[in-house]
Amino acid sequence: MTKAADGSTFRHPEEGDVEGRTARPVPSGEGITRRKALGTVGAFLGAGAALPLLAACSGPAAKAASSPTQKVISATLPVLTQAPVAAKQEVAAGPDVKMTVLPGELKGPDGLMHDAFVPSGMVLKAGVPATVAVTSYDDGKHSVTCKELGLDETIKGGTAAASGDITPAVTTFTFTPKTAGVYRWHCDMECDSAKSGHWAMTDDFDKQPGRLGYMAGWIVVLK
Ligand SMILES: [Cu+2]
Repeated sequence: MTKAADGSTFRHPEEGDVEGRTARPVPSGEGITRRKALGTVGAFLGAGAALPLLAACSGPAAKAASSPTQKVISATLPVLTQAPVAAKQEVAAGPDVKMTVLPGELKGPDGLMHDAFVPSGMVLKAGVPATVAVTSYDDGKHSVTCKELGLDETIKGGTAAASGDITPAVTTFTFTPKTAGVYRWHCDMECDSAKSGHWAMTDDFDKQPGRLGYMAGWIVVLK
């Protein structure tokens, strides 16, 4: 294990035990040259842990040719420890949800193309206001309806030009789910093609309206 400046430890690929490699001291200059020689970034990034190392090699630390490689690695440790913490804070603050309505562009198990919300699910936090923005490329209306959550928002349609092109419309609403749980929303407007019998709106899981992944989805409310 490598000891970092702040006292924590981590395992560096050069220390062995990762991909079966054996520990071997590598002068910093040699390490850079060899990795460049790999040719593709993809090949180099095959080992996920190598990414911070790449940053280190292009930073000032790499220029200290006399420094042992392990010191260069230690300088990247804050990146490794801070990234997960930042992601956690984002969730706790309450996510903004973005959805897109695609008209007749998602193929169903019946082989026909259907209207759909993509993505159709959202994860929220109880008691935390959530702003949802829905961009619709359909010229018809839809809705995001969930009686249990007191949610019934109309999603306005885009504007169709004579050419048939749609200028999308964005509907934004904010609501606060009160109680944790798994809820199901559906679109309450008549939509999807008549040819398919409005399939995307008809009964799906547990005999509830709307097809999951098309005109229905889950709303997961965390504690
Ligand atoms: Cu709909």
